[in-house]
Amino acid sequence: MASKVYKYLILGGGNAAGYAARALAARGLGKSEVAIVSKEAVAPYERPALSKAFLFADPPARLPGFHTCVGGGGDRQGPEWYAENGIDLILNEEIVAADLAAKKLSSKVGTEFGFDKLIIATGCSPIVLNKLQGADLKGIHYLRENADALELYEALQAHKGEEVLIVGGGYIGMEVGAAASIVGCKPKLVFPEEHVMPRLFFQEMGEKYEEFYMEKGVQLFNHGYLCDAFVGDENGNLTGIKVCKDDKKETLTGKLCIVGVGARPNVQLFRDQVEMEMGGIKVDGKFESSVKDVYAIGDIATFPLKMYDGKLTRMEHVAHARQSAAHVVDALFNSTTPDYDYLPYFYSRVFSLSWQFFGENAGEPILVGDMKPKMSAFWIKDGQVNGVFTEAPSTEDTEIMRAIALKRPSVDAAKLSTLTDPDEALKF
Ligand code: FAD
Ligand code: NAD
Ligand code: ISD
Repeated sequence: MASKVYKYLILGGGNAAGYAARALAARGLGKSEVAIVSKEAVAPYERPALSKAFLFADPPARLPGFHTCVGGGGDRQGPEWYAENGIDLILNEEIVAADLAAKKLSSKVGTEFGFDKLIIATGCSPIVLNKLQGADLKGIHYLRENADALELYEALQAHKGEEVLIVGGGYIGMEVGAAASIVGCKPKLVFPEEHVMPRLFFQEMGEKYEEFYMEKGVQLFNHGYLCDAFVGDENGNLTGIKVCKDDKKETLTGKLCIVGVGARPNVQLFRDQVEMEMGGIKVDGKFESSVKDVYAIGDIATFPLKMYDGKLTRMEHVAHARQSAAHVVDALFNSTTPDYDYLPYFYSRVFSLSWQFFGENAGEPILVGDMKPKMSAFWIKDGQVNGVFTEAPSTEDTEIMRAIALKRPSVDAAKLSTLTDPDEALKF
C-alpha cells in the first residue's frame, strides 16, 4: 500500500513539471491532491538558463531568479508558491521503481507514492562517454541540472585564460563553447561532423557560425575528429583528450573538458510496461500513453505531429515542454480538448548572436544574407517552404516565420536564391 495516494502525481521536477503544476493550480485543486516528485534539490526551473546567463553573466543568473514559469512569461514559482497552492513539492527523492498497473512508484529511500493519474516528466540525461579510457578523471563535466551548472561555473572560473576542451558541436557544445570564451577561457570544440549544429544547420549556415566562433578565438576540430580517450596525470586529474582523425592521432591539452554529445530520455523505469517509440513513451494527441491514466510530457514523449500528418516525433526543447504540460492538463479536465497541434520551434543564443527556427529542416536549403548582422534560411520541399530560420530576428520576423512555417506557402526557389536581403526574403 502506497504511503500517500495523489489524484495527480507528476514524476520529475523540471521544465514540463513546473508548467504542469501551474496549469493544475489554475484549476483550483484541493490541498495535497497534486504532488511533484523530483530527484533534484530545487523547485522546477527554466533549464535553458543553465548554458547561458548562468555561466557567463555578471552577476550570473541563479535560482530563485529563473524558476518556472518566468521563461514563458508566467509567475516565478519558488517553493513557497507550491505551498501556497497546496501542491506537495517532494525534492531530493529519486524514484527507482514503477508499477504502472498497481499505480505505485517507489523511491530510493523506500517511500511509496500512489496515484489516480500519473504525469511522467522525467526529461533526458546526457549521453556519457563512460566507455572511453580515462572517463573517471577529475575535470570532465556534463551539463543537465542546476547542480552540474554550479560545478561547471566554478570550473570555468578556475580555468580562465586556459585551454578548455569541449566535445560535441551541437547545442551544449556551441552554447558552453561561447560561455567559456566569454569568461576568458580558450575553448577547443571537437566533433566529427562537417559543421556545427549538424542536427539543424546545413554546411553554408554552419560555416557562418564557425567563422564567428573562430573570430572569437574558439578553435574548431571537426571534419572527422573523434574523441578517443581522456588522458590524466598520476593524481587522477585530466590533462587532455586523445583525438583521432582518419589514421592520425593527437592529444589536445586541457585540464577541463565539457562533453555534450546528446541526451537520452529517462524512461528506463517504464520499459516493458508501456508502449515506447523513438526512445520515448508513445502518447496520443492528449499525451496519454498506452496505459490508462498514465501520461508523458516534455522530452520523453513521442507524440504525433498533427501538422505533418501525425508523423511521430520527440522534441527535446523547452517550448514543447511548456506547451505539452499545458495541453495535458487541459485534456485531463476537458474531454473536448483537441489533439496537440505543435509547430516545431528551436532557438539558441551564443555570444551576441541569437537565432530561431520554425518547421522542418527537410528539403532544398537556401541561405539569404550574411551573418553580419542578419541572415535567413529556408528549406524548400515540393515547391513549398518547409522550414525557416533567422539569425537576429526582430519580434515581427518571429511572427512572419511562425506564419510561414504554419502555412508552408509555395515559393519560386530559383528566385528566392537570388535574394541577398533577409528582410526581403522573409516577405517573399
Ligand atoms: P527536464 O527539464 O530535464 O526535467 C526532468 C526532471 O525529472 C528533472 O528534474 C530530473 O531530475 C527529474 N527526474 C528524472 N528521473 C527522475 C526519477 N527517477 N525520479 C525523480 N526525478 C527524476 N531547449 C530550448 O528549447 N532552448 C534552449 O535554449 C535550451 N537550453 C538548454 C540548456 C541546457 C543546459 C539543457 C540541459 C537543455 C536545454 N534545452 C533547451 C532543452 C530543455 O531544457 C528541455 O527540452 C526541457 O528541460 C525538457 O523539460 P522536461 O520537463 O521534459 O525535462
Ligand atoms: P546535440 O544532439 O545537440 O549535439 C550532440 C553533438 O555531439 C553533435 O554535434 C554530435 O555530432 C556530437 N557528437 C556525438 N558523439 C560524439 C563524439 N563521440 N565525439 C564528439 N562529438 C560527438 O546534443 P547536446 O548538445 O549534448 O544537447 C543535449 C540536450 O540539451 C539536447 O536535448 C538538446 O536539445 C538540449 N539543449 C538544447 C539547447 C537549445 O535548444 N538551445 C541548448 C542546450 C541544450
Ligand atoms: O527559455 C528560456 C531561456 O532561453 C532562458 O534563459 O528560459 C530561460 C529564462 O528566460 C531565464 O530567466
